[in-house]
Amino acid sequence: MSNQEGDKGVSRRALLGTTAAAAGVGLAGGAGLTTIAEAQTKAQPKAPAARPAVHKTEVAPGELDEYYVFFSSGQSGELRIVGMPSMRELMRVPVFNRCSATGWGQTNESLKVLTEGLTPESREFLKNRGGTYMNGDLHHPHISFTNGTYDGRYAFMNDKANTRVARVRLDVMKCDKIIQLPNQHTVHGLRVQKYPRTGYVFANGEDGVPLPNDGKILDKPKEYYSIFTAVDGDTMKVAWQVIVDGNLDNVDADYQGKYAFATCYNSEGGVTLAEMTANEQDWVTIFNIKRIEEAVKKGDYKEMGGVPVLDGRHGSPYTRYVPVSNSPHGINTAPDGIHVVANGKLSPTVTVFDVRKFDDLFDDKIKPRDVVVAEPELGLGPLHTAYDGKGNAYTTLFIDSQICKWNIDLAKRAFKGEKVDPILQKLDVHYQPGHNHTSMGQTKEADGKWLISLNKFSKDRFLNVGPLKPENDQLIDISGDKMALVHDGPSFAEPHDATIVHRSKINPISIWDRADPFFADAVKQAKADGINLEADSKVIRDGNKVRVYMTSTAPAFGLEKFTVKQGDEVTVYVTNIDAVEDLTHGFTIVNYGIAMEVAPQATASVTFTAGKAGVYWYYCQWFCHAMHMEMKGRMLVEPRSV
Ligand code: CUK
Ligand code: CUA
Repeated sequence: MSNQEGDKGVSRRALLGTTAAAAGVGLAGGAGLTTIAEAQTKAQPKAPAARPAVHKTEVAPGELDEYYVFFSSGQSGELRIVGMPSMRELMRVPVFNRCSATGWGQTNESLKVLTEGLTPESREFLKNRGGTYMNGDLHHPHISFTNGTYDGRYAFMNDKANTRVARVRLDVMKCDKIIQLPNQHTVHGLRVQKYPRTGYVFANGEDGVPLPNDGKILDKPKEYYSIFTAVDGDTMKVAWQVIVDGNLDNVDADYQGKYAFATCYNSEGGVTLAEMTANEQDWVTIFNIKRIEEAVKKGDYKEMGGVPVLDGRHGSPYTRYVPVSNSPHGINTAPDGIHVVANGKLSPTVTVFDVRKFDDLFDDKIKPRDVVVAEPELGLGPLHTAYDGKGNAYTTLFIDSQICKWNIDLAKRAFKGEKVDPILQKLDVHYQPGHNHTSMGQTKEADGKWLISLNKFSKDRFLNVGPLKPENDQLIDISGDKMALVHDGPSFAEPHDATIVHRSKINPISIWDRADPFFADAVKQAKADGINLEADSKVIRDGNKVRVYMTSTAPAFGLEKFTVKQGDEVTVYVTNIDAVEDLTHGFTIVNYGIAMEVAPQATASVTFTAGKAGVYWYYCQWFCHAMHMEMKGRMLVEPRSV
């Protein structure tokens, strides 16, 4: 029976494949591939089965991966940690989203992170909506650098949806700071200073709006401005902002600590698709960090929204605009510390810059296009480029559904007129790749072992899960002369970007330090209440405010019950006094919508109004012990009238 079904499944699928291909041909023959949408839905050649890899991709039970991959999750709003080469998902770190498992967005500790960095306008706007945003669009996670490579302190990331920048501490893998940028509208591109250290976190404002955006100017696009922001990664405060011409898409920085550079796909300042793509050329905007810092020091800026804002439009000493073909997207600095590639998107070319020429450009000794040293034509829809540290580059071709491997030196020679082909290989990926990433490839320590292609479409690559499909993050072995596809990895919405970090760079702890600032407020409040969090389980009444302190140690809470009055504002502080690796407790109140995680030696707290009278069980929601089911107690809420 099951065999028969299997056979039927195969033939049905083969038939569907033929039909789809025929339909594709019909479309092409009848109307021509006139739009990108049509081009990208054209029939794709079925991939050959995965070839045996040079490297062992299998990570046997009990073995550890060699690399951490920090994946963004797009509109899911979280950071994901994946092990490579197994591509097993190891952890999800809630950042801009609300998380049912950890209580992110509900605990006092997380709400502090989510609310304290909002602009005053947003604070006002959100005050009747829980005080913070519950969605985010996390595109670009980047690890802090010292001297051109990862230092394991922090990951920084953007929220395109609500113009925020977040920081995740890599010692505990928790988000500890989120700020919303004033003046700016969306943060899209985000990357960090590589040298001497991070330092700055560069955040691109993709959309232009009036300054200030208070409703006095509305439908006058000529008076909209895009903003480039440098955030101080240590203090998580805006260091300075620069107003630019056009808009800002992706950003990267050099290995010398002198320049940051961003692609602009809307030099037109358009507000419609037709307007944004009207010009044959857009540009790359280069920011001179030293000049900007000097101007800020001299007070040569306007203060807006509480931060220094400089004018970096054409003619300014702070910026240079280098024309490139229509609508560039990704921009990527090579590990050689010299070359930067801007990816053409609507142009089949990528443009290669030499950062050593930027000094002369800013001194007006050369013209903007003189910094271009190569411009190879690679294929349709180049979006992002990664590097192997051996002089080769790997560019995603969105429309062609391919990774193009090419050589930077050959591309430079071809640019000078030599008859050489810089393209070394094209590999089909499945399908429509956006970002791609090489192991350690965004540092000076690029090791040329692995490449991940983050494909936007998976179509037929996995069991069908309905109209909404996963993406496909494909692992490619690049250690040999030829790229070899070795693994397909489905992922939920929507990793745009990833950073591959050797495990030697990341050293998280397993048990919280009781002095950790993450729950310092709870410790302070307990002290004021005369409570020893690690020993006392007690209820403190303070008018209609009730503070419930309890320990948790497997398999019991410090309180088997507590009583409050209907209408009380209740704060529950749970301290996990188990100092055992992986022994996490939880705290959930039934029918009260309260749930949180309490990891070993942590204190977590949550505040709510006891709006409903009655008996409400609370329980541990993290399986911790054979008696985990019995790890519970009762909240007794006396009715208001009693
Ligand atoms: S962007 Cu998504 S594929 Cu937001 Cu880095 Cu290029
Ligand atoms: Cu504690 Cu389950």
